[in-house]
Amino acid sequence: MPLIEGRRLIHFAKVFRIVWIILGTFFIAGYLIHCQSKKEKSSPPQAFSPKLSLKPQIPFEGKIIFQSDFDGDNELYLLSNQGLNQLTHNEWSDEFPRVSPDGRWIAFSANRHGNYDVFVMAMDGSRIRRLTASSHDEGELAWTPDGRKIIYTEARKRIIGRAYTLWSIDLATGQKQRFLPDFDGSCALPDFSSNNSVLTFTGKKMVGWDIYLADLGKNEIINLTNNGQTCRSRFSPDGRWLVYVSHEADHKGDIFIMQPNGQGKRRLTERPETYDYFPSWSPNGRYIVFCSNTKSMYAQEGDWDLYLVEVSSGKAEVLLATSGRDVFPEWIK
Ligand SMILES: [Ca+2]
Ligand SMILES: [Ca+2]
Ligand SMILES: [Ca+2]
Repeated sequence: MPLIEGRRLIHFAKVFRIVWIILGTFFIAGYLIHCQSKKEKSSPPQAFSPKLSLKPQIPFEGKIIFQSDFDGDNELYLLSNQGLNQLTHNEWSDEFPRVSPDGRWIAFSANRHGNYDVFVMAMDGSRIRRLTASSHDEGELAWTPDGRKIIYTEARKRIIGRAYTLWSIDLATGQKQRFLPDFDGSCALPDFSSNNSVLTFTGKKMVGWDIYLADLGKNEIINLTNNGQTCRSRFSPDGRWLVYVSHEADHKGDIFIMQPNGQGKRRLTERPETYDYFPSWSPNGRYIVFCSNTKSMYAQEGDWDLYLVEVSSGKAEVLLATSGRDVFPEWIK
């Protein structure tokens, strides 16, 4: 073999080896990336991890349960001065938590089975029980003060928009029945006084939503607002006041209070830039937690954060601001 030919062969072999090393490196790197992405896709959800680094910006008494999607989809969290404890961890949407009167259970809605159903679970997130299984969306609920029933809102699709009705479910028997069946219109968002037979709800007869008071003992329903711009009323712990949302001042939503007879209306938040929604009283009745964002009135839009407003002064301060939509708080002891 001529020398030059031999050198060419040696040179060719070197080049061939280098090409193989490069291709091999690419192949191994590609395989490792593939394995990693597969592992990420198939790995089970992480264990519950307390996000105690997320602390309230101001101290407060008690605990606040709420929902947030800062980890990707809606989960339920419990906020205290110690930080944030995560109660659900899954790939569906967990929403609208409300705690039972004895403080042992959380009722909420989740779309685990394709549409929203009502569930109940223990305060630590265990012992989850599904209560409804219809093809409609059920949620936005309240416990009766005796803790025996949950009244929930059912949203049923129509050709145009949705029709809202209230239903009760007996937790011992599972029996469901229409609640306030004689109300002529849509009704939603119930909240009870400490009395099993007196509740407030948001109703719509023609255009726009208003606040109503129902006295089941007297078989009476009273319309407390009639401007078609109010919603989400909740009783104060002593039953002497209702907090609610009204669009009448800045057309975006502010927190108002009034007495359950419709008297003594007072605007608590004067924040013209923000949509102020989803109020809930502190157990001592001195503060209200609410949610605020600058983009939209809808819980699924905008960067909602939690705020506190002092009822006596109207002074509002941010309580918690995660990168997600922090909505539907309920303040418990
Ligand atoms: Ca979830
Ligand atoms: Ca359903
Ligand atoms: Ca936020």
